[in-house]
Amino acid sequence: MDLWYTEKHSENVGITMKVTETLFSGKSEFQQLDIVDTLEYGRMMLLDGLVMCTERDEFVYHDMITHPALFTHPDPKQVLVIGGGDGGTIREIMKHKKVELATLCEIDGLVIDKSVELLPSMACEIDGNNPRVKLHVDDGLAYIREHQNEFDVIMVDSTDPIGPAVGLFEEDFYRLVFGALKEDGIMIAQSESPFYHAEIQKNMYGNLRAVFPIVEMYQAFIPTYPSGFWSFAFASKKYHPVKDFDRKRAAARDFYTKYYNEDLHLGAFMLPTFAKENIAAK
Ligand code: AAT
Repeated sequence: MDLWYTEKHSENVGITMKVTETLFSGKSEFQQLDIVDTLEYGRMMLLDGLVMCTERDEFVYHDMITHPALFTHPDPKQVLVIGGGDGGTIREIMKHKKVELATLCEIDGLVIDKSVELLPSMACEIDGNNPRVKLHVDDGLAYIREHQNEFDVIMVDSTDPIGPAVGLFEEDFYRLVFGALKEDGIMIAQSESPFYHAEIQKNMYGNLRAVFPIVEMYQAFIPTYPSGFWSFAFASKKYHPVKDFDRKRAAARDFYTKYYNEDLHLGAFMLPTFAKENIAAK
């Protein structure tokens, strides 16, 4: 018998994939977690029935949430990730030898444990063996309140603005992030699909602009996320992701990136008109 997984992206549209095996299914204090194997996308993690990552296309998301900021900031040493319990973001950060310490603050310990067990290609740096990685199981909001003026880069690798992540899209949170960054710090946050989430983007970018002097949106192609057209927010105190980008340093990177490169760094900030309109300053 064929087993198919379907995620509805709107009332009338969805994505569907053939599933070969359910590897884990359980409920934490915060959400329903399922890890399944699929025929074409490899292992896939779902939270509350929504795709968080698949082995086949996670490289796009994890390259793009990390490298644009880490190649814009001239000297990123202390990095914080909020969410991201699958470990993909930390894995990419670890490729930057300048980074002395990356801290992961994930609200749901079950996501970390099951990723280490079942998604080793993503969770390879969060298994407790890397001294440059520190793990905290805590709400990102609570954590950041206690850690002001500490980080060069903060990456908000969070779920959509429902459930535990609602607060991570609000102005109060961005003020705390601003305070948790050093004077030239950069914050990156996944910022939903320009195609489907215009209203979320409008609010989110409005909130970011109320706090940060530099706010830009950039895009990436992620086949398993709604519409495949995804975005990230680049919010910064000092460095501009295009004007201050050191192309030579990015081109001279000493590690492989399957999606990111120095041309794409610049191209990703060029947006179609409808996406610009979503975040137009009032
Ligand atoms: N790396 C891509 C995977 C994710 S999962 C996002 C993680 O954020 C989840 O593990 C969730 O438990 C965690 N999270 C949610 N709220 C909080 C919070 N308040 N503090 C800390 N961690 C939190 C991102 C998927 C993007 C989905 C796009 N459709």
